[in-house]
Amino acid sequence: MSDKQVYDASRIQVLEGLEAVRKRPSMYIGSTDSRGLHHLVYEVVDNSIDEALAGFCTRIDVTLNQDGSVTVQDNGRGIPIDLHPFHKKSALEVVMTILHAGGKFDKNAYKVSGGLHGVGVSVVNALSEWLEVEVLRDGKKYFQRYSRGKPETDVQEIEAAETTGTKTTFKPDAKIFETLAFDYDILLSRLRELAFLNRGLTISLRDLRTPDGQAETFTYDGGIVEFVEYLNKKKQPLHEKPIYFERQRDDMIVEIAMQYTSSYSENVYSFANNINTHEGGTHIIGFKTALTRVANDYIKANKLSKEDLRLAGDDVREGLTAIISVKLMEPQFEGQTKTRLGNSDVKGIVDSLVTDGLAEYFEENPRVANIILEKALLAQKAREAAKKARELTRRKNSLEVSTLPGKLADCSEKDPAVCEIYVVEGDSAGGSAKQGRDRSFQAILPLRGKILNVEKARLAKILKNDEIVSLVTAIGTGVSEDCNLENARYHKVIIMTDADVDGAHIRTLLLTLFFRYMRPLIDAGYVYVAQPPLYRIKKGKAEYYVYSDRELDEKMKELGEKGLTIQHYKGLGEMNPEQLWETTMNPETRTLLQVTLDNAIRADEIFRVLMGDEVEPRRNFIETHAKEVVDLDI
Ligand code: 0RA
Repeated sequence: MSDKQVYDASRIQVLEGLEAVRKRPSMYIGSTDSRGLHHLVYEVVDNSIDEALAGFCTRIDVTLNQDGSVTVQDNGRGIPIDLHPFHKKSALEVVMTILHAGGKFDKNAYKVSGGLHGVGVSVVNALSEWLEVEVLRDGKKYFQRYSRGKPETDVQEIEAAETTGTKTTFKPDAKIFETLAFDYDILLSRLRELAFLNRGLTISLRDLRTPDGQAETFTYDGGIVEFVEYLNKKKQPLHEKPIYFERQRDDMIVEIAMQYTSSYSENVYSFANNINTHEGGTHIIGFKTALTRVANDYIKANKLSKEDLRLAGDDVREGLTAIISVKLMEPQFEGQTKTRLGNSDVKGIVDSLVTDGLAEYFEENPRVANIILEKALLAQKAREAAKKARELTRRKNSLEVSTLPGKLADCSEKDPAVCEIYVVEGDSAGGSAKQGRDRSFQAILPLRGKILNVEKARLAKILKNDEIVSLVTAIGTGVSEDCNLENARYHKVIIMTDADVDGAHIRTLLLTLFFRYMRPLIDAGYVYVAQPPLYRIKKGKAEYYVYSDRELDEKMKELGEKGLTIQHYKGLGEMNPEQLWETTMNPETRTLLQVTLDNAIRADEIFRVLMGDEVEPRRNFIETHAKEVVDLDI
């Protein structure tokens, strides 16, 4: 084969490469909804982070531009522009136009390569209406522009330059994405996280779409220690400074920061190469194993407990906030969402780091050690009590169906996959729902008033609350470590509350319960929020239901404002059974919002603000974010 043929063949491949990305974008970025859109930014930022991890970049600036494009600028070495020997064009063009070209010539230490990350900036290019890149390098500024992934020009030398770096600006393609609206808060929370995870790196976000141009800049010299302090900002720590360990072995860096608080929940987050490993993995296993062992050894050696009992892992992690961050050369990401770290050697390294580090810390800080372990022993007692309470609900449940809660109007169908349960605010709305439903597959559980705030109580107390016991028994999965998705009696759990502040509060209480104690329900996508209409418009004999104020305006314009009767629904109770069925319960006509959990840390923050002790931020939050909480795309 002559050189020319090789060249031609590779060109054809290039075209196919980016065409494939445009044909099946979800294969590369997961989805073309808001999540996929934000993923584009993360992809470009990741490349700059890699340059920072290699030690050559100290600052990354992200800008949301007025025209809907995004700019990511770094002060690294600049993407090489010299001729690529095989492709016979600028290395820059290769990186930008060839699928997976990134890994070819860059030997960065911790190239991210798992999950949806690391697909390469060429994917961003392919999915952008246009993309412009500027490289500062070797005293010059270079430039290239692309249209839907195809170069419009060769790489051009523009002018002299004194510094180095890479600046990429891209406009996501409206032909590909369902939405083009970047969410400042979503980006901010990920960029803040990246700044915590990469000690000393400065990351900024600026929004030029709004007149006031909000902006924030993060630099954390304390890294994940500051991350833990940030997460504990609204909690009461049991010791002053987070405990911190770090170890480097071969090409792997392990960092752990942990701090106990007086709360009852566990907030342990793990990362591998800056990716949140939601599904855990070997680093988390190593951490948990060592923590439980060190705690039990210390109790035994210091005779802190009279009885000869062993703490369970959950006991030792009650009230613990911790970040485990590992960076390694060839991460293996496994699991359904590719967020479980599989590298087997990581477990032992993390285990020995925690064993050595924590034993030493306890040795040097006996007073803190005592406080932490006293709390764990209390948690152990509470767990025993909760177990008894749980066994009661469970035994009732499995033995006789008649102990399903009396208030539950169950459905007749038995296959959980087609069954739905509406959890309804108030007895009167519950009554309408019972009359309006399709009883073959829809069950109704009315809740009286507010359920207990699970954020502020231990499990044993929570399981004494009648409303919660009814709910848990009806759903069938059990709670906490007993929560088993296979026992779910319905594959749709639909929260139906009034469209007011109280309704938002009850909805959040329920979501908090699911988030803290029945998480598999959320992860499986079984939890939904019903969307009752806000208004009914009548014109002559025709009736229309609208679900937002904006929709009301639009509809009124469309119908002409003369001779309309408008009914404002202040609560579900104002609808009769037929109306409730037609607007909110009939699968043919209703809209359900599925509750998804993109970001557990942001979710935790939101629930803490909503459910914590401070009343004022809570009230503000509910009022300004009531809609967002419904969406719960957090
Ligand atoms: C490979 C080699 C070199 C730089 C980069 C990659 C690089 C890539 C990106 C992507 C965004 N910002 C970036 N900054 C740098 C440099 C090799 C050298 O100069 O010797």
